[in-house]
This record gives sequence, structure tokens and C-alpha cells, in this order.
Amino acid sequence: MERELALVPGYGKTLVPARIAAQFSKQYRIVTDEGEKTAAVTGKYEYSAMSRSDFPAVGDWVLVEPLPGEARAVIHALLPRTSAMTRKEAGSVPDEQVIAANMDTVFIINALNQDFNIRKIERYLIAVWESGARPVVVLTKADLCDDPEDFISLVRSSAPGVPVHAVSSMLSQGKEEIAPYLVPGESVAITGSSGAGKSTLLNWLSGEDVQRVQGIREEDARGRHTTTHRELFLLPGGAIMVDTPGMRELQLWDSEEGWGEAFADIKDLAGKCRFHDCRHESEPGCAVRLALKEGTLDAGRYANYKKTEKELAFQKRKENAAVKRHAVGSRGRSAKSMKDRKSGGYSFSREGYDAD
Ligand SMILES: Nc1nc2c(ncn2[C@@H]2O[C@H](COP(=O)(O)OP(=O)(O)O)[C@@H](O)[C@H]2O)c(=O)[nH]1
Ligand SMILES: [Mg+2]
Ligand SMILES: [Zn+2]
Repeated sequence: MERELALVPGYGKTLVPARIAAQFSKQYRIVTDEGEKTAAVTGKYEYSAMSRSDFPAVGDWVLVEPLPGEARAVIHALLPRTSAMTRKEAGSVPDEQVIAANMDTVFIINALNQDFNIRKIERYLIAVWESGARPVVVLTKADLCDDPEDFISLVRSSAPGVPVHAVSSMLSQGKEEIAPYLVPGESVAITGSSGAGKSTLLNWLSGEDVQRVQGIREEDARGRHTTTHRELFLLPGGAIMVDTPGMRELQLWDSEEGWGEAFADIKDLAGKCRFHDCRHESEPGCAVRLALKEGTLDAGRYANYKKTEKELAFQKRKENAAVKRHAVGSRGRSAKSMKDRKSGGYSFSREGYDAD
């Protein structure tokens, strides 16, 4: 990173590092050594950005020029991301939106009530594996459940090797289980459906109400908002936590890598089929069908595997078509910049500032 930083004119002189704490379309809330400021990208930055993911997102490190005597700053450059949790954007040209950048760990939040949904956990797992961060499943609202252990084992069988914990933010139970992930200086994002209890968990771990909880008014007697919207918070122990907005539907984005990891057990089984191109339908010597029959592979899990495999193929076709349509235009680089990110490279293009 030093090599790249050295290429940025003004680094160490007028430009200082900052981290994105919230985004409101083109305005950002950033954290700097001198405290919080509002910021926007330069015109040049905006002009050279090729896709939505080239713009800063919550958790991103950027280089900014603070405006003297003002609580504002100008964002000049985006620093390379170590991980990026993304959501596919609907539209004729698929684009991706970064939900949280530079996360070390992502908590996949699911509630232990009627909203519990193992298929949803599997889908979030795909996205987290793909992001480059470490997934941890946190089952909330344990106070509403008589047998959290049953749910924990269910998740364990669907997410081999992924840590699973049950907590109650309401009763302050299970903090010791998630404390090991809250390492000072490390970043943890909380993701999961709306209403799963993400903001409540954040408030509990913060020891104060830093984030708005559903159904609870955050206005004071005069009707003014008492909190400034923010998504990135410093926890008392020194870890950073990012509260992501609830995603109604988590769309897959060409996440073959994450998908393969989320269903590694099925991939292993498929490797044991007699035919290497086995479709696990009526072929002889099919290890997948045998596992389904013997019950060592759960039918629901296999169905989700097939469903997400289809979506992935559809997504790929859509992406290829979009790349073809836009290959002639100068703004047709979104697919390329995403590949850059996947290779661990640096996707934001500025003259003389492309890492690979
Ligand atoms: N019983 C119980 N309710 C909870 C718990 N955590 C959150 N809730 C409730 O679940 C609802 C949604 O919580 P919220 O944190 O806003 O969810 P978010 O949308 O994921 O941020 C609120 O009514 C919370 O009070 C918990 O541990 N136990
Ligand atoms: Mg919330
Ligand atoms: Zn097979």
C-alpha cells in the first residue's frame, strides 16, 4: 500500500487518511484524527469512477483534504480494500453496491423466533465468503427460544466450520461468546434481515444507544432527531462495528468462489460421483444422490444449492450480456473493475494510480 500511497500527489502534505462512517448518496460522514466531518469526492474523482463500487462506501479508507476552519473535507482517493461485502444492483446494467468495506469479520444475524431461516443464513454465507471477510453466525433473541442448541446444530450442519453463537441482547446473555471477535482495531460488520436485531446488538455491545432500533422513537420532546445517522461505530473495547441496513433480498453477484465455499460439502460429494460431469439425476454411482438417500445430506440444503447454482448461472449470463453491450462505451468497465477487486487488486482508476 505504501507504494501506491507514494503515487498520490499531496499524501502526507495536504491529504490525510480518513474512514467512511456513513454515506448519503453523494455526501459522506468521515472519521479523521481531528474528529468527524462531512465530505464529498472531487469532481475529478467522480469523473474517473467507472462503476458504483469505485465510489467510497462505509468502512472504506480514503485520503482527504480537510478544509481549513470547516467541518468539511474533500475526498481525493480511495485506498485498496482488504474485503468488500457487496449487493447486486437491480437495473438493465448490473452494478454492484459495496455495503461494507475492509471488514475482518461479518456477523450473520438471524433471530431465534419465527423469522429463523437457515436458507437465508446460507445465502448470506455465500456473500460473506465472497467478500473476503470471516463469517460468524450470531443467532439473536435467544430469550424467545426454548432450545437454542437445536438451532445451533442445524446451522453447524449447514455451515461446516463456521462459528455459531446464540445471544440475547435484551437479557445481555452470550457476550463472552462474541467478545473474542471484537479485537481492538479490527472491524466487524453485522448483516442480516431487517428486524433480526442488528441495531439492538450494536447498542448492547456499545453499552449505550448509539443506533436506532425498530419501533423505538429516536426523537426528543421537540421532535428533533437525537442521533446523527451513522453506520460505523467504535466499541468500548476498541473494535469497530458496522451496522448494515437490512437487505430485503440478498442477490448473488457472480460469487462462484463464495458459493463453492458455502457448499464445500456438496462439492466434495460431487467429486466422489463416478462421472465427473454427473448432474446427480439418474447417473449410476452418484455420491450426491446416495447421501440424500442415506440422509447424510439434507434435502433442503441440496435444494438451496441447486437454486443458487441456477441464479448464479443466470447472473453470469446477464453480466456477460451487459459487458458485451457496453464494450464499445468508455463506461463499460464495471465488470473489469470487479475482477480487479477479486484478484485482491485495486479497482479505483486514477491516472498513475492503478495498482494492477
Ligand atoms: N426479545 C428480544 N427482542 C429483541 C432482541 N434484539 C432485538 N429485539 C427486538 O427486535 C426488533 C428489531 O430489532 P432491531 O435491532 O431494530 O433490528 P435490525 O433491523 O436488525 O437492526 C426490535 O423490536 C427489538 O427490540 C433480543 O435479544 N430479544
Ligand atoms: Mg437496524
Ligand atoms: Zn452425482
